[in-house]
Amino acid sequence: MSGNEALARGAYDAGCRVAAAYPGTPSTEILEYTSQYKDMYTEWSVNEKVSLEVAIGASLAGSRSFCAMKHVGLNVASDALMTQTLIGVKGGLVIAVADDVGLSSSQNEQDSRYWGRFAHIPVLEPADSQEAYDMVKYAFDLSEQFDTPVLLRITTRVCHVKSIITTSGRVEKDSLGFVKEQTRLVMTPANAKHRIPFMHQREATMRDFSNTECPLNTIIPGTDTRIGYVTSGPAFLHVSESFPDAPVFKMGLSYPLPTDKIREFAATVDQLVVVEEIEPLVEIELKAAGINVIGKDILPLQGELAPNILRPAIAELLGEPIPQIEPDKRSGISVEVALPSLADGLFPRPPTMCVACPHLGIYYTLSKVKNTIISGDIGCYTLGAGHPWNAMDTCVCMGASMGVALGLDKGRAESDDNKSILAVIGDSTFMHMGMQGLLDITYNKGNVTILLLDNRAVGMTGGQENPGTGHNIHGEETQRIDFRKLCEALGVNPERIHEVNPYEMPTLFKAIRKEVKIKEPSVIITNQPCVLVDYYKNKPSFEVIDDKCTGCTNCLDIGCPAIMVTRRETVTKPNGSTKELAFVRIESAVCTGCDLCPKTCGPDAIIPVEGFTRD
Ligand SMILES: Cc1ncc(C[n+]2csc(CCOP(=O)(O)OP(=O)(O)O)c2C)c(N)n1
Repeated sequence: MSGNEALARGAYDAGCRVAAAYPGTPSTEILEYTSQYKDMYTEWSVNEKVSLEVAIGASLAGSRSFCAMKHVGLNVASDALMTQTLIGVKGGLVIAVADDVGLSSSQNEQDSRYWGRFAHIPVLEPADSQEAYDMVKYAFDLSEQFDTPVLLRITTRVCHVKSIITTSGRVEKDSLGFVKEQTRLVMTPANAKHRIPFMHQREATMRDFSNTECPLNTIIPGTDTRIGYVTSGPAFLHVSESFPDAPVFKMGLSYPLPTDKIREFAATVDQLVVVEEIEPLVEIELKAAGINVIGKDILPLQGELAPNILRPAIAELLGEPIPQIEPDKRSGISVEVALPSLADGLFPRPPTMCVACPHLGIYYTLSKVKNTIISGDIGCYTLGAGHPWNAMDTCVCMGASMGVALGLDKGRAESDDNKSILAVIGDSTFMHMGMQGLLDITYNKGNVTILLLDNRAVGMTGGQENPGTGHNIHGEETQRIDFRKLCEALGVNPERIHEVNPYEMPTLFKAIRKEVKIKEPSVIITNQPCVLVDYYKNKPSFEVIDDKCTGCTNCLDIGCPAIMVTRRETVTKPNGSTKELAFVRIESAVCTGCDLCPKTCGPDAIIPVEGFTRD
């Protein structure tokens, strides 16, 4: 199982009854796996805050409950967390948060262990799938034993790496039932102030537990006592692989920190090195406790601490020769180099939009719209910032396109008075956090045109359902939100709301040109589905007639990965200037006949493949 599957199975086997999440790499599959267990309620929530709130409600109803999110999701959910910690739990409450160490698919890199300290709750850190399975079960017990939400910090490597694991069956945990208890469950100032001492007392008790009984904090003895390592999560595996003879203090419960136990361990080695991904949290706490440790002065503050990082750093510390990395005999790739970053020997696979993606026509159109500042957002459409469209000017976090657009409008310099402000946002992102921003735009009379890209899927994370798709996580039919009505309800003048087919680029272009000139908020909703949804219908593929292709490159501006350059040529014009030509071919096997590229082809060199059939 992958770590994500193991977590889902562990939650199920622990008797969890309610699980909620909003997708986000690397955590997405956790909920996808939980949804296969029929006797557990599972939902895609509209954002992480709501998912945590659902889990909180279920816990207060007496059921074991679980929610999962990526690291930035916990920023969104943090408002609920910071007060929930005062309330505590009824049924066990476990929050799995996945840190994208190395930024394989995120807008930033964050260390979620901070949230454990901030919210005064325990943090568990599994190193692999077996531990993910075991620890999620253990986390439910801890949660109920200490009356606390528990944070399970995982990283991309735990989430996605597969290994064989041993499971046990599900233990049924009936719901305890809701008990009215206002002084604890209604967090007014008068009630909350009495819960703060409880929270601090709970943390102190857990610190003792971490130092004494907790079976997750263990010493792995070693013969080479020149350096002892303090580590947690997958960094433990990197340390074990790099220094098999070294003694290691492995933390499964990394907060509250087992400082006393580590102090005892320190006395058994010459030097203590803390190996932690990402921030020096443990290091700072140990130093504050007067324990002599080395950490981030020799190790990076970013990315995974794989053997190719660890071994040279430690060799230097010990004054030993820096190890040479032997390439793997079969692949020719240095395994150690391959761990934290893409190896040189691998073919680069930069992210691209899919063949025939409806966003292609939108960004082709946007790349032709002049005098506009484009406030972007997070989703597949963020790729519009790149080649060949170059049609996005800002991107911060989910939903930010709305507020940022309003700020760009209100804060503009006189010299920018002639510029239009456009915001681009996907359907899921709009419902996650964008709606409030649009309300702010209408309320504060912003001069912003919004392109709402309704592709009826959370495309970026694999096409999950959302309230715009009309289906829930199990594929069952449910109500489907009407974006036009929603925008109207948020204050947009109904005459300024348009629905456009993004494959009809001239219509889209005209709608944008018209709306940006009108000085009130407007919304253009594009209405064609993501190509990855089940019901997407392919049409016959296109091909290029070689003799007719003039090498003008217009079709390449669409950015469709089915179009390939076969030959480049530089021609000199009569006035002496040069022009780069690129002759193309279409990979018919992947072309879905969306009809975007023929619309850009002056010489009509792109035509449907005659007699084309699909298997
Ligand atoms: C707070 C937060 N949660 C989750 C994510 C992961 N994520 C990135 S974009 C996205 C949604 C994209 O869906 P949509 O807006 O519909 O655009 P599409 O990808 O379909 O074009 C998600 C879930 C994130 N980056 N930040």
